[in-house]
Amino acid sequence: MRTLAFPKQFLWGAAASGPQTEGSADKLHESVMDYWYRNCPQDFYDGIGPDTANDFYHRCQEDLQAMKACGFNSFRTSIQWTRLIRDFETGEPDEKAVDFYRDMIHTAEELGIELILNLHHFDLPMELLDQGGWENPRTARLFQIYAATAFDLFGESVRYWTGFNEPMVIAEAGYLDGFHWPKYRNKGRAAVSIMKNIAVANALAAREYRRKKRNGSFGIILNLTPAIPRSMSKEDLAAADFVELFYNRFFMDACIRGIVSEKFQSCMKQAGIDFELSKEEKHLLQENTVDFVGLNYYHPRRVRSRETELITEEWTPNLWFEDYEKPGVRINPYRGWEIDPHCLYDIAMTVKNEYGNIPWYVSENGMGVEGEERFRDENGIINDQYRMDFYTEHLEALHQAMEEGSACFGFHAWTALDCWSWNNAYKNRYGFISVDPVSQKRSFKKSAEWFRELAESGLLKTASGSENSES
Ligand code: BGP
Repeated sequence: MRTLAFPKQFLWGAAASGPQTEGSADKLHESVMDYWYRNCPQDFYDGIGPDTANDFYHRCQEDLQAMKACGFNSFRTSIQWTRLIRDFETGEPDEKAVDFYRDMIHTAEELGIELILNLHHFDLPMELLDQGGWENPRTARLFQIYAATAFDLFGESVRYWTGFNEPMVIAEAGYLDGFHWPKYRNKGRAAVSIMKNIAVANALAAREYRRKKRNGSFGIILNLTPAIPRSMSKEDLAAADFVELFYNRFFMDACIRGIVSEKFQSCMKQAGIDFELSKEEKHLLQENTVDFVGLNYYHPRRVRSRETELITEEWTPNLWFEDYEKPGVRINPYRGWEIDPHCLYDIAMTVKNEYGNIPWYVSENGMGVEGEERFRDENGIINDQYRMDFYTEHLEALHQAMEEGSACFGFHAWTALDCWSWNNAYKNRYGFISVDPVSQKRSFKKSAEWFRELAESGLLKTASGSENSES
């Protein structure tokens, strides 16, 4: 057994998002997720939609106290654009929403929980999707107006802000692979324009934040899914290189370095996609890079060169690679995601070696498991040893990279309380605290106590458990 020490000021906690926790009580506008559920409830596991989520809207104080009991010194969630803003054109806020968020911020402050507030977590207002959504550059201007309202209202009390969570997923899930609304497939051109407009929107929000001279930091949350080639063949290496460039590096480059790489531009040229940044856009990205970055890591992506035919009307990144399942690797069977803690080390070293060692933190990492009720012990507590093992292994890899100088300042689990996971609804549970989606009853899992000890001591014990160990 080894004991690894993390820095004294390290942020320990978890992430969540407005749409996955708050529910839609008192919300003025529909988001794409609300609209999707209203129109296609059959797409959602067990038919459960976002209307109640885990009722954080009514249980915010109790839930933040529960997080404190898990040892959290920090917590990320998102403001819902569709809740805070009454008028998207003027940025006029809704008073009920202001009261709710003020109360949340105040409670967190009283409990000594540092809030990281995010502005967009897959939840575009439906009215804006009707006008082209992120394909329309005007959405970025409206986002800036929304961000300005949020900074005016809460910028004094909250020190960490981020524009977007996983912007790549908006393009990928909605326009390339069809698993989130508007469920398009293979719309490469739309995806690329969305990526560009979101990078611009984040820079506009960063500029707004600095103009208001708020006393904190502005960043972004990106999902990194390292691409592993099937083999060392030239073709497989090229496929992995492209996946890395398109899915991981575009936002890293745009938000941390303030550029779109030559390599990305030449790929777009080859794809026949007109990708031009105007002089103003180039300047905007360069002048408004982020102060810090949050990186979500769950699993790697195994890829190979395209071998099966893909028939599409237009260019799509999937024409240049395909996913590959390597036999025999460790998989979380419920979510179908490979488990590879070492990739977190690689990510941490990439930030250090290729992105100027910008301050960063692990903003999501976790393991979703189905049917956790079967792990309740004689005391009625869910014994989620697999979760503790999963986190332990990832933290070990992270610690190694920090020893080698990677400037990581925190670790956030996904998530604190079981919550609504988009179309997977309540299928896979990720929390330290279980939530019954019908009664909304909460109860601490075994990992809650484990995390409290870890967060309070900053010491990670690396002996891995075996019973209930599924990872
Ligand atoms: C991340 C999202 C989260 C969360 C998590 C778990 O990509 O930022 O919102 O949902 O994944 O994944 P899932 O809910 O799809 O199982």
